[in-house]
Amino acid sequence: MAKKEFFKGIKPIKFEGPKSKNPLSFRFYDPKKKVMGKTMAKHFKFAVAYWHSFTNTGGDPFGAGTKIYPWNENKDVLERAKDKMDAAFEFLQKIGINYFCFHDYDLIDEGPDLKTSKKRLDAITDYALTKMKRSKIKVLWGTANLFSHPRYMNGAATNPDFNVLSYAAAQVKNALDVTMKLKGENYVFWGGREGYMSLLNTDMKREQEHLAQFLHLAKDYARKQGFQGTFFIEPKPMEPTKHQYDFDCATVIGFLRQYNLIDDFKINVEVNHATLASHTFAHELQVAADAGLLGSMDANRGDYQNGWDTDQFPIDLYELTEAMLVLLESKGLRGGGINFDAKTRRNSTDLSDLFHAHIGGMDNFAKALLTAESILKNSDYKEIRKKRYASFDKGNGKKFEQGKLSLSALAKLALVQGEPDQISGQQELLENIINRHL
Ligand code: XUL
Ligand code: CO
Repeated sequence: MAKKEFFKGIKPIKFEGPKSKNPLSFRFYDPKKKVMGKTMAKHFKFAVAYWHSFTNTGGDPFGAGTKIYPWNENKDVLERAKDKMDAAFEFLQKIGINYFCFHDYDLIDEGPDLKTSKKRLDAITDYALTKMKRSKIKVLWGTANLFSHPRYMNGAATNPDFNVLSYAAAQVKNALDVTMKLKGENYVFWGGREGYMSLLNTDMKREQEHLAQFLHLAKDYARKQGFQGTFFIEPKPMEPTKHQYDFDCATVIGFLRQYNLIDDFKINVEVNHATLASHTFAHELQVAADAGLLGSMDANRGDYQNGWDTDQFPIDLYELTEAMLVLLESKGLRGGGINFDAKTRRNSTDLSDLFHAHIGGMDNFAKALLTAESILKNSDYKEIRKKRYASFDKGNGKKFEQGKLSLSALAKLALVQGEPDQISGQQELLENIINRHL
């Protein structure tokens, strides 16, 4: 048993149905409810992001942290990390989420050198293991923070200095070891500083080749240790660097194909990263799904009025419904789940705000999933889209798809056929179908 209760007065959050007026209850998220033959818990595999919910205290470029977390008080590094883990496990158990995701130094502070850091990671993961054994809590994915420390200001795997690259390799090796020790189901690479600020001092081709080589080495090492999970790349176009190499899903897919990494790596799609790349979330999910690489999701949202990564909790039901349509039609996530890579606002300083934020996120995903199910089962949505392509289902259209018509043959057909009829795309009709089922 944990020594202390951190979230005092908050009882386990229960499903109470849409009529409930209790703000600390689920109105739509019912983990056991089946949707398209699978329980909600299995569709989502929700995870809490250790960094946003337990490590971050609300600091921003203009001011210090605002959140006074009782698990941050102990002066001893390991004791403080244990308190944080106790708080995390208490939160996970009360909210009913079975997974968490972490960067190495979210679990415990980085030490003054690699050796000390490794010792600290060993100690806190021993503690994690004992807690995991006594609960249902698991690791959805682990990762290494290769972006906060000043040594990574010019990149980690893409750093022009080999000494930084090898330091990053040591850190990734430790992070992989820790993830495997905790039986993490997946491992993420988000290349926060893998990109560049100015082409004037950058050999882009060489940096990208280094990144590919680095990913191969990490993958080979983990596989050799028996890791069977999936590696995810998390695309993001910018911030912190101006140009990031993993710009969006299409860029990542091209990279994985070019460097022969496609069999081991899939994609972790984040909502606000999609927005920053000038895409919709649904677009990015569909690109990944079409390539068979939709691995996991980082759930959050951006802000319509500014262009940076605000990591707010997801509230837009329309956007989430579009996302859930892609999820259901592509038969789910490959290995991953839905990690709330989202933080409460800087002025949300009550401990209960962490609950409200996650309850909102989970309920909105649940409502969106139910809406998507209803659209797929009770509307013409699929039929309307399929019909648009009906001319390719038979006759010459089919022959074209089968590669049986040359360009000259197509040209001849056009001569006979003349000007094509105008056919509506019916976008507004489809948009209304979504709203009608919400
Ligand atoms: C940053 C981001 C990261 C990754 C993990 O924008 O999304 O937190 O999810 O490194
Ligand atoms: Co993320």
